[in-house]
Amino acid sequence: MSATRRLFFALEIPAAIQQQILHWRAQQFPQETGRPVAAANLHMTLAFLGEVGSKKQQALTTLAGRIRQPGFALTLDDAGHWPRSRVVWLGTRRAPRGLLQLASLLRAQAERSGCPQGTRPFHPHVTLWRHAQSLVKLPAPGFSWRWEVENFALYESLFEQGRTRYRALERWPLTQ
Ligand code: 3AM
Repeated sequence: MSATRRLFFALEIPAAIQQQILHWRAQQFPQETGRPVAAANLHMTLAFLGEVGSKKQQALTTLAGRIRQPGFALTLDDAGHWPRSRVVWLGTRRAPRGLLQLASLLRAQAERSGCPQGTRPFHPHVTLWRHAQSLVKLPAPGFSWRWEVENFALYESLFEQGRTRYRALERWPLTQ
């Protein structure tokens, strides 16, 4: 059997915003909130693909490369806690149409290529903490990070020396 990789499509967060989020998180949450996600690992998942062999990866990247849609502005101005998955996240109060369209297309392509997408609706979020405590006091509203999303990426999830690391393998521009 050939080797597989753990893959997902996601939006990158600009490095400067990753740093600002890290700074804000340290001010807003106590350390015991959970396991903090490293700055470089902050991302917004669009479609989780799971363990994928090279043939399926090729099929998925060919389809991704055919996507034609313009970029969009994304604002992170919401936060939440999912106690069941023990995740604390940043999100957006108003998901741009382009974001929903892109995720929907990638998820449909993934499903058709043999990567089941489950039944839960897409909830755009950036995971801030994993293994969160059962009670988390969320920051007061008023925070906001906004940027122009100009591309999306295929990421590989690696587990090295006891740590998870995400690596962008390929990027596609959002242009019509
Ligand atoms: O950090 P977020 O929530 O964006 O939770 C995993 C992470 O998402 C998610 O894929 C992203 C990269 O690892 N993930 C992991 N296993 C998953 C699964 N079986 C999954 N999403 C859906 N189904």
